[in-house]
Amino acid sequence: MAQRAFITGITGQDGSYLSEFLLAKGYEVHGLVRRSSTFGTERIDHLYLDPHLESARLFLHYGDLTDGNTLSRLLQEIQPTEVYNLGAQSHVAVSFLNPIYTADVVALGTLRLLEVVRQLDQPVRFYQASSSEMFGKATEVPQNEETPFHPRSPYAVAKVYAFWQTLNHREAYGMFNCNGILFNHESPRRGETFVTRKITRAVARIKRGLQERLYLGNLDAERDWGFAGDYVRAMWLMLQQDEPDDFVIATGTRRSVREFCEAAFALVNLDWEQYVKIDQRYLRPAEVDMVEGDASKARRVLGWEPTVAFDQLVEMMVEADMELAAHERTLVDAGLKQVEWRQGRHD
Ligand code: NAP
Ligand code: F7E
Repeated sequence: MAQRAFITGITGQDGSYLSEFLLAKGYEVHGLVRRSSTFGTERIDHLYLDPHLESARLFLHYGDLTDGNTLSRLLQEIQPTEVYNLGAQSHVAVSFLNPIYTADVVALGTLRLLEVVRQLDQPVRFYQASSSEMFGKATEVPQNEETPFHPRSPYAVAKVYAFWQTLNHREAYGMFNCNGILFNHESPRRGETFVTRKITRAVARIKRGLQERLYLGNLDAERDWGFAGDYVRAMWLMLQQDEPDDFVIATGTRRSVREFCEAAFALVNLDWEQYVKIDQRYLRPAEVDMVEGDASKARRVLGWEPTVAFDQLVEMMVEADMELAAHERTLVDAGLKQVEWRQGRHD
């Protein structure tokens, strides 16, 4: 039978890499998109608008994780063989500002989707985008599948709920459900308000004379940063196993936000300390000081390995943003765009 995937969050960073990956494997791919006043499909336009290649097997459907009726109608129509639940209000800082909406999308949205999948006629394999944020104030380093959760934000609390619903539906109804507990993963397609992309965008814009400073919050926070393209492969691998299970996906190395700045500015021969300033606005009410993952179970069972190291990741992101900034510079020089000295709406 032809493999047919349904992806929530298809317009996001991971959704775009996963779509590419599944289309290359011959899947028919269906994605949930939210209606908005602008298109919002930039990350998948190269797939959707390609007249020859992938577009014939890529289908987009309007819907929302807060709308269970539409999810039910869509899944009844599509009859997917695999469901990847990547949709989320995924910004931790924003979750402190919009906690109930975050819970509705991330926690209840997952439950809505699980209930729809449970009622489909044919068996479906289900992937839940769980997060290292669930470890939060972690009791051990590195964290693995046995490490207790101690979430530190409304986002992380909602992800813990979704994790347990996914697992409970597996145990209660025999569903093929997997939690991928993914540590931070980045790319040139990373949203511009996450710290890595905020830094690489700023590095490139400063180098091209489009920005003066970079305002950040906690420079001491440490993260285990990998490449998104590697991490979507792990999602798929989980659903190809004989038995459903939960897996930590991480590189096993951690760096601070300060170290990320140092590495990114150094690539364009700038001293980060001259440009980075602290703005209290970016400090969070509760912080995850440090996470580092132990992905040995994924290595052993899935045969999964990360292929992009920290330095390569930073370089890949800075290079892509240097190109973007060159284009922006051309528009500014032609009088078609104004300079946003403070990264304006992107900070
Ligand atoms: P992202 O770039 O922020 O993408 C989030 C996606 O969710 C977007 O397609 C967004 O649509 C969609 N979405 C938001 N609200 C929705 C709603 N109410 N109904 C349906 N869809 C909605 O996130 P990502 O980095 O690709 O991450 C993918 C998933 O993995 C998320 O669940 C995230 O929480 C989780 N995760 C991410 C990381 C990481 O480091 N990237 C690590 C662990 C777990 P719009 O384009 O319309 O906004
Ligand atoms: O912050 C610090 C901030 O927003 C990383 C999401 O994909 O990964 C992501 O969540 C660290 C934090 O990612 C700024 O305080 C300093 O300690 O890039 P971030 P996150 O919070 O780790 C997890 C695994 C997910 O699941 C989430 O969906 O950087 N930081 N200054 C800053 N962070 C931001 N955003 N902006 C700053 O100016």
